[in-house]
Amino acid sequence: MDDHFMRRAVELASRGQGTTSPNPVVGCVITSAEGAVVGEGFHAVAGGPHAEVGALDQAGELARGGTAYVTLEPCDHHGRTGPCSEALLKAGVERVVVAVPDPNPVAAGGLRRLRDHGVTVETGVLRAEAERGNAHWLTYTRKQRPFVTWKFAATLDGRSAASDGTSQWITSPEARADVHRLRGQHDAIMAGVGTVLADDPHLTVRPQTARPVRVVVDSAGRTPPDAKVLDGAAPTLLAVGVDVPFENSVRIPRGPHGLDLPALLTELHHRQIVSVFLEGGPTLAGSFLRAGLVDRVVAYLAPAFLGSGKPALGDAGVETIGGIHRWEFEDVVPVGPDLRITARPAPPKEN
Ligand code: AOF
Ligand code: ZN
Repeated sequence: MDDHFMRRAVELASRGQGTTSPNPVVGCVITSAEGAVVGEGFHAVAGGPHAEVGALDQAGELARGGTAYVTLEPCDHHGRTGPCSEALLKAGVERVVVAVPDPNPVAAGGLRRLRDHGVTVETGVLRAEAERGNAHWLTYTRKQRPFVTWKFAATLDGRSAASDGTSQWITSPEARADVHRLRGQHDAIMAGVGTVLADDPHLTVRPQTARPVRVVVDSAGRTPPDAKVLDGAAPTLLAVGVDVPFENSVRIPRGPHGLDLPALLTELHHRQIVSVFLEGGPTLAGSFLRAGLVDRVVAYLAPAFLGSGKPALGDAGVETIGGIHRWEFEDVVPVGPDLRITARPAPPKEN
């Protein structure tokens, strides 16, 4: 039964997807002493009530003697709201089941406090599912850098543009709409200056349900003043080399291949950017992959062939087959006539 109620809590948590940044998505289910669901809640927006609070409100007196299922360890701090550990104690909950311990040192400790007060505590229930739903925030908190999703659209033979550079509409309108939906779930949309010069993309969410910041990686400051990314539709940040005078920009030291990407991501972390949607081009994607800074790949593949032209991925630092970037598929979904393939780095092999 624990799995069943936790699955529901993970589902509730996902309703906050895209609106809680820089906070996590969290879901909570309360069952009564008899085992009936008496309260449900999720975290909807940073600064708003935590998931546990909404669920406890709904449950009222029926929470007494019951169980709370929470996708993330309840907080134990006086932040923008009071500690959920105390709220659970006050409501008389006797058992607390958690999927993922809280990696945020400021807020963690709820489980210990609950245990110290005689509450039965369990962790790790449906952990993988809950981790996946909260992947952006967990990576942001554990690694002190945003979660990076690299997206590309290509033909089945992995080409993103024809040899004359034309690239529009390789994938279907359905796939493009799906890209906009995913953009809206990230805090930043990133592209290299090569893509800006070649395609002049807008990098906004349409319809405008969110306004992720547009980040252009432009070490030499080559973004033209009339580029679409510099219109007022969403905020834009140009990441330039330390020696480049450019307004509205952030100066980043150089690394072995263009700008120092860990330094760039640290800078974005300072700005509370939890997630980055990396959209090109092949050179920047190669640098990110080489640096081990891609957490998820979303590939839209059209049933079409080009045979020549720009590859989806440039040099990623692989010189021999032993250096291959080995990933694993997460899921494959048809989107209109195309396929959307999601993959993540394979876990290190245990010997
Ligand atoms: C949430 N929502 O449902 C839970 C959270 O900014 P504050 O004061 O609201 O605290 C945020 C921290 O609280 C967050 O980083 C996480 O560690 C913990 N739990 N946060 O935003 C919730 N349960
Ligand atoms: Zn809380």
